[in-house]
Amino acid sequence: MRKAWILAPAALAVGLTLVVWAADPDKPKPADKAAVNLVPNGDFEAGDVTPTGWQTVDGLSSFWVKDEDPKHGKVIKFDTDVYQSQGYDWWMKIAKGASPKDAPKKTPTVGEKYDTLAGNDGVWFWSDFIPVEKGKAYWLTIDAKGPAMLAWLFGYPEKTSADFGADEGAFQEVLQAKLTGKPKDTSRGHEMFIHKYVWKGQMALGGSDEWKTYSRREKPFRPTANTPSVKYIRVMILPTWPPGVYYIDNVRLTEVEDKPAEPKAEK
Ligand SMILES: [Ca+2]
Repeated sequence: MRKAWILAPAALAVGLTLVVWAADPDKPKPADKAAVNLVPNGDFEAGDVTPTGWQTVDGLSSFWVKDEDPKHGKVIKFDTDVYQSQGYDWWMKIAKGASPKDAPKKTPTVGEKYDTLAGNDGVWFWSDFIPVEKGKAYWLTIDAKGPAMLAWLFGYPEKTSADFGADEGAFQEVLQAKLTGKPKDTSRGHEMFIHKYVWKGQMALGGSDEWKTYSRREKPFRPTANTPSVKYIRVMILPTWPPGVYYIDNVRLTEVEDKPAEPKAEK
């Protein structure tokens, strides 16, 4: 286990310097294979135009593709080298029901690329709500290929909207302004977007041109250790900087059979 500093423009933009528990690639123990994966369709094999159990891909910055390695079957591919403005224009349409099949052709990017999704929002990709149990600890394991990125777990007391970008504040503010025709209200007293999660945890993954499996084995997630109201979690994958192509597959969340949870073990 090692700690890594991740300095992404997206993180800097919100004043965050992230110290993350970097997941060293490691081989899951044989027992893990038998453990029940709580993430529905974590291997991305099921679906029609987009994998079930997850937000829709957009066909511009996120794609549901067949991997060249037959062992992986279908995987998610991200491209963060897309202009933020083009991403947002298309995401507005996706949020209103457009099909990823009708995605616009990517506008080639030039220059320093701070105006791409890589330099701003990143390409967030959310799972649906997954029930978790009070007092339990969980391992998150994800296969990745491409530059380093982050995975997040967000904990919720109840199921809320799983619509496209539902808990993405920056996107929602622009979307609501577009839907209502009113500019974003920044006057005093205006209620800013309030996300619905009460707990979050993160894991770094990726950083190799080849598929590797990442987990936070020595530090399992304990969503209810300090936030006992959490009943559901959502997985969110977040490739950001550098602008480029990232892949994920086999997102697994499994219950850890271990000693009782230590309080304050989770941030
Ligand atoms: Ca797969």
